[in-house]
Amino acid sequence: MSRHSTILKSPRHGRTPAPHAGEPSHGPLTAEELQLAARNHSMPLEALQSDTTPAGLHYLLNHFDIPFIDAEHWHLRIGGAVQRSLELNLKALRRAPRISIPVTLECAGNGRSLLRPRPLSQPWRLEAVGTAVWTGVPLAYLLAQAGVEDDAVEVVFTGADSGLQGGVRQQFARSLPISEALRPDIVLAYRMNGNDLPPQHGYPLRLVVPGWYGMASVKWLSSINVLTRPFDGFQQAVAYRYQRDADDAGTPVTWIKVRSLMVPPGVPDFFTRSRVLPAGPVMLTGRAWSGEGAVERVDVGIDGQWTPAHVEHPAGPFAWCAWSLPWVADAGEHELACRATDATGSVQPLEQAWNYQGMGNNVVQRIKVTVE
Ligand SMILES: Nc1nc2c(c(=O)[nH]1)N[C@H]1C(S)=C(S)[C@@H](COP(=O)(O)O)O[C@H]1N2
Ligand SMILES: [Mo]
Repeated sequence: MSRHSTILKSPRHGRTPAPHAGEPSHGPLTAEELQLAARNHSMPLEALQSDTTPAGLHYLLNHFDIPFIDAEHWHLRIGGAVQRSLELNLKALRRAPRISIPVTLECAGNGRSLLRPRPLSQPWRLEAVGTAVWTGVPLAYLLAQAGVEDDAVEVVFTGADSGLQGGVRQQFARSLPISEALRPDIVLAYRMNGNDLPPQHGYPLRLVVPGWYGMASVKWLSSINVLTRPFDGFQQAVAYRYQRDADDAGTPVTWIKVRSLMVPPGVPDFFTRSRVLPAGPVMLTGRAWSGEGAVERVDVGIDGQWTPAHVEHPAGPFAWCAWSLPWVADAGEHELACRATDATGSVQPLEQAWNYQGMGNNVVQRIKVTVE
């Protein structure tokens, strides 16, 4: 089963400024990367234990500053190619029909810092992921209230945050093709795990696009505009593209690729985070997800020998699923790995495929353990 409902065209454009900060590097981590890594954070891998990630442990990625919005004076504008423009405050949104949906969000740049050379941007390792239950108004319901015109092709979502990227002054904005925007499971969320959104996750309202990499889920939503031509904003036409090099127009980043992660067994060394565990039986556990099709299998590698794990049903079609495999650890050094396959037949690569912006690196995770 494939969840693709559209083939996305890539708008052509000329030579583009580096979307983040210049040419990829073989050098050590820069002060700018450290600064980004300290502002944004990933999910500690031990949080893979639970179906739902507590808000404070969910990964975080903000391009600019967090806007602190006074919800009393905030409203959402819906306009463009619609029959009736709408302005809705939080009270009106809370009175509208609501849905709750568990969604695994992952940043498209997850795995970037492992690439050689390393694209300079948020230097994620493997943990830029989290699963929350998002509650709010179905986007399709509000678009129906507004009445989308027949010649609409895309819907653009604009956040209240702004800044500079690639030398371009901008508000954070992303679009969806109209066919995607009309999906019944896209939510304008005012609750995360049953509480008001925290400021850093988009208070008072954000978009959540199940199955797409995180950049599609625009936070601090201020307006929704229906367009009769494709959106060419920076985060659409320049950033978030799979490019060979700076001169390649590339293809857009869309759906989350299949990935699995393991809870590192045993205990870590504080500084190196290398793992130590006693000999004997240990249950290896983790989670797997894909935006493109349901996870069909997870294989666990122990010193290069692959064994299928037990895979559980996820809490919803776009939530990660738990997997487990018992292991009897014998004394010595071992390398553990996990590798998921989804219903489209996509499988995580053993060797990473490099691209200029460091997008969609779903290479298998490898964990070195010392068994005592
Ligand atoms: N307005 C706005 N929305 C945004 C962003 C942003 O910087 N500004 N970052 C995007 C990116 S790149 C990701 S991966 C997700 C992260 O969502 P989270 O911080 O709630 O995990 O939000 C997306 N929505
Ligand atoms: Mo992201």
